[in-house]
Amino acid sequence: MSNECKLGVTRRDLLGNSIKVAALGGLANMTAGPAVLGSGLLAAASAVPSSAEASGNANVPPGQLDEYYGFWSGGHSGEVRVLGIPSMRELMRIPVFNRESATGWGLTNESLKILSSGLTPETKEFLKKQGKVTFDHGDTHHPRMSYTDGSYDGRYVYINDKSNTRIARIRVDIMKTDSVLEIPNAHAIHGLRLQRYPKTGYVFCNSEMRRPLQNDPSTMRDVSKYVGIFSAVDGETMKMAWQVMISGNLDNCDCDYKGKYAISTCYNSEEGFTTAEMTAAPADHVVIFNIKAIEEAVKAGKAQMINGVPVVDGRKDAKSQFTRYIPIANNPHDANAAPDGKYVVVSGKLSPTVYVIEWDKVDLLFEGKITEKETIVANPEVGLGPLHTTYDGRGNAYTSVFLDSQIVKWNIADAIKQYQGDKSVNPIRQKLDVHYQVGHTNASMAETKDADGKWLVALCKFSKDRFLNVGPLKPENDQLIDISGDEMKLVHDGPTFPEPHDAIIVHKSKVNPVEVYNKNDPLFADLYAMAKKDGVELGKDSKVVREDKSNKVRVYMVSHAPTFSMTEFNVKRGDEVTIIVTNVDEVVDLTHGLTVVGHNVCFEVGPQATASATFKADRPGVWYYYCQWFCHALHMEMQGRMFVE
Ligand code: CUK
Ligand code: CUA
Ligand code: CA
Repeated sequence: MSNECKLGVTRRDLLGNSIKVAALGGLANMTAGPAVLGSGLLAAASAVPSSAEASGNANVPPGQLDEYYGFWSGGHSGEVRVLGIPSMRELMRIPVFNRESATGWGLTNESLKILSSGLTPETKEFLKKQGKVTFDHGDTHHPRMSYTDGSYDGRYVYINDKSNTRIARIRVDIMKTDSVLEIPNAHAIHGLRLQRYPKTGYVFCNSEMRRPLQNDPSTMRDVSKYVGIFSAVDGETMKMAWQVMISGNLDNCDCDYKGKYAISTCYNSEEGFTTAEMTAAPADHVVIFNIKAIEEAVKAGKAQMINGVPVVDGRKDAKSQFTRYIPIANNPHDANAAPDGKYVVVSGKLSPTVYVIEWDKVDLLFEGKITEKETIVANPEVGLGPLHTTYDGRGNAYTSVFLDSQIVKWNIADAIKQYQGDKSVNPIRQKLDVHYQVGHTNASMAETKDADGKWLVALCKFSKDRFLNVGPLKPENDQLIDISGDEMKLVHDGPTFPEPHDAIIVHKSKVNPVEVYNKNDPLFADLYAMAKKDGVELGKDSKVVREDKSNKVRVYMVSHAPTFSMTEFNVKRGDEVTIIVTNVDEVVDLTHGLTVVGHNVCFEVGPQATASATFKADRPGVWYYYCQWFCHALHMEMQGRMFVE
């Protein structure tokens, strides 16, 4: 692909002149390919797009907006990141399970409440003994946006924490985490997907590890007591709905577009504990969950209550209507429902093939009319180490192939024909090298009915030589691929901090965050209630309130660029001090912060927001506090003194 444009348009002509730029929309298709994007200058000089919406052009000039949001897992950084697609610019980081210094996530009272309230009593007790109210880290893998009838509805993004067996919910309107839930009876939540129909609805999540439900020294070595657990959480209330005991373990999951079935992959049907044991059998399986049958059993009181959760037995021996086990060769990894609503593809991992299962055949399976194997309608060979599959909405699937370091495009209908015995068709359309060892791949809107086949990301596990050397720890490499044409084209390399496993690409029309907080947001309700008790009007009054002769002191102040309403206050050594700051600025983008020098206090206060942090005053003397957000020409002057007597 040439990056020379023959129209004689100079970079100067194009930049800074939006009318002309818009008129040059026809140039959009001239640019593509890595050479163009290797240099911003070249890209601009050769062909500037009318906008990023012109397909095949990943160059989004300064001041122009992306067409898509990307919601990226931050892996063991514990966070979620928001990217603009196709520019791959990182727009925001949303702290979830981690501690975050910029925003004070995990330091403020409000965030600590969110991080701690959904933990089980047993975990709370354990953490208390460590001097903590919650965990300090998380391991996120699968961010997913809530659905209404198979389309993104822009309400929430949910994500798992493998390391501490939790899930979290992010409010898309403010791009903040608003709820965290530890999943009882489970051990390491890995796969997470959302009910698509009629809406979310359930958050489906997999316990990857197996353990006894009653986990103590009397049972811990008795492997006959170990179980795998599949969970459904009510995504509205963030409370447990039900669980299913299963045979084997669970890796990834997905569900259909009709609200009937969920599906989970299992790589350890052997129920082993070593790599050798877990790969011993020639085949593992996927488990299909019959949602209606499970709901009816729970409703009829037929479930066992275990740690407050109704649990049904879907293990193989139970021969229930809750589950079916479909054999899949050797350690499959993901199951990905196709946007046509008809198929779900299971990637083989240790088998070089993927399995296409037809949802309608699953109906017949539960009715006893066909065998497990007959639900499989295709099994194309894609390459070594297939992990994840995504779609373009035009009948093609794209499978990430780890060992071959490729994205493999194949046609579903042709794969079915081939499986039916037609040797003349080859479902493979193209194999594109990626760099290197790709894990997840996802295409724009691919997990919805609105799959639009424009962009695809390949989240590569190794970047090796693709970037300047930054020492032994290398970034991952998230690659953007243009899939709008017949051929896939690699257009961008994006280094990322460890470790995005998965990402979704959501059209901007589905995402509508607010610009300024609503001060009546439930996020601040506790603070308003506390202030009322203290006779303080938040956002108006500045006051130091001492609770009845106790050592509990609350310091209420207002931030209004470029001042705090209180430039000094007094507390006594030994006081438990809570500082509450209300930002009364209404201007878009006018965030303040509060940092108290030497006290581990630092937090964000967005426009119209209120936030608080609590600490023990135990360092006599004068301690300054300041606003850490450059909010005004006199931002440096936005400070005050705390006197500890
Ligand atoms: S998993 Cu990481 S590459 Cu957690 Cu979805 Cu496949
Ligand atoms: Cu407020 Cu800086
Ligand atoms: Ca296995």
